Amino acid sequence: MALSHTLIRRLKNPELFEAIADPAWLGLAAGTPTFAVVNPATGEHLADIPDMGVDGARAAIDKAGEAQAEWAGLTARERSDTLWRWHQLIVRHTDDLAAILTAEMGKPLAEAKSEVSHAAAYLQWYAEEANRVYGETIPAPSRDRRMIVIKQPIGVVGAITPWNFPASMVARKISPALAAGCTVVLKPAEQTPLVAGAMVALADKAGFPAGVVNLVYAAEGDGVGRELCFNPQVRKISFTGSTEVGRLLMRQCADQVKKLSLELGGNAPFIVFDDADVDAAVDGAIQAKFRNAGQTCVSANRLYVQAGVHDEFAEKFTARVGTLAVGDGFAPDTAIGPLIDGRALAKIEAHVADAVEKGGRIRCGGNRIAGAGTFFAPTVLTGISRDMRIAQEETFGPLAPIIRFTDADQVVREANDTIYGLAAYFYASNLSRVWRVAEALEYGMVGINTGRMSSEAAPFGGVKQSGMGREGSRHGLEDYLEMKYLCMGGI
Ligand code: TXE
Repeated sequence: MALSHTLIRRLKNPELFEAIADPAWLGLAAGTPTFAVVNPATGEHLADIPDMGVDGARAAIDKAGEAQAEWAGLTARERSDTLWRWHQLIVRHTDDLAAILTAEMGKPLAEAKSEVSHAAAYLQWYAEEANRVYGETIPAPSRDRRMIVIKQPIGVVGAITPWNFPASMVARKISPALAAGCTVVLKPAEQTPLVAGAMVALADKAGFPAGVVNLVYAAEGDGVGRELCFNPQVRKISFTGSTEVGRLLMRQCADQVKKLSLELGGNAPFIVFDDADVDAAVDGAIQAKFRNAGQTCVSANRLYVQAGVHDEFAEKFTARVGTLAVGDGFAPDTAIGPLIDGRALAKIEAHVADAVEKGGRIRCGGNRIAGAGTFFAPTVLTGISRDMRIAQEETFGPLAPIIRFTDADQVVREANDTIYGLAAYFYASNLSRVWRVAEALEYGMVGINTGRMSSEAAPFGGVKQSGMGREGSRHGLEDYLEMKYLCMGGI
């Protein structure tokens, strides 16, 4: 089945993308079972996508395995040039990719465009980085020996991506793998397969050899996930998603000691100290909390505000939250789109109900918005205590709990008291406090006087149960390379 007419009408170059739901484009027989993709803002049916399932995954892995030696055997420059062509196509077709993204995921169109640009930035970064896979020469302990380290691609990579950043996660996983000389089997989230399909259509146009980039659409992650873990041709899995599925993948990969990169859930603290610039902290908190309707793994989940600035912050922040327009991502003034699905809506409702029952106070929002879409009003809660679910779990929605604190050392201990360790933020001006707090926070990434820190140039990833490995920067490339030590004697 083709894409819906309303989606096609939004595209400037529909001819490039209208085949992405077509079984023939994927080499499948007509009549392959399908699953539906819907717009969460309207409930509109966007496409029926072939469910390629375990057989599709197996076929894709075989193709990737066959293409691996050829791709790894190209020069770094040749791989880099192909990545660069893909980058340019994504830049050229940003508007169409963003429209597809907003239609299937709901985020405001401006945010979707910025996400596609971020995706393109990863391709650019790794097109450049492909040329800088250096080895090492080690001074040998005896004169008749030479010792060197070379870097080689790991091999076939399975990439499993989530729905919250369905374009940039594809680029963030695939581009370093391809730059390293790995081939890829990509399984996008079932809620958002279309923008991934559109990006792969552009990869085909960029001229990757057959079998280098393989797409597997699936109605659920379990079967394909098992195949990627248990098929010995796959040498590494890169996953972004829930901690629960991350743990499962680790267990499944244990038998083959398969390499894994995991970017899992978070429970980010956002701390505002008495010496902070309160207006800047309000700006940062709005960004860190409400971008993508709070559906980001680095979303500020717990707002700790010191007593001296608590009331001023709570008042200014609540006033700003009240101005955030909720609606369809295609409406020009929308700041908060829908949640991804009814399950996400129910989780937020449960967090609010639990907090209110335990004494929390709703300062604004607090309710779902009636209608066809999965909308939740941006919400601020005060009077939060540690026994509430919102203080312990990742909400993944537009809900900001403000927690008053007095003791600066105690707040850092509390901020660290979680199984997660992805992102943390704090606002302060005293320099010695800035250093001490930055070093004491047990997180992979710390934003200091800023609510936004993702960049293709920086290592993104977490500690503790937020995962392992880093994406972005030169470190992201290392995760797709094996190190081989060569020792030559008798010289
Ligand atoms: O995640 P899942 P869900 C967190 C966030 C959210 C919660 C649940 O807290 O509320 O997870 O979201 C694939 N083997 N994050 O249910 O199920 C699935 O098809 C292999 C944080 O959407 O982990 C999709 O492609 N794969 C996060 C991907 O995993 C499996 C982003 C993510 O889905 C699988 C998303 C299996 N058994 C959710 N089961 C972040 N770190 O940004 C599912 N999948």
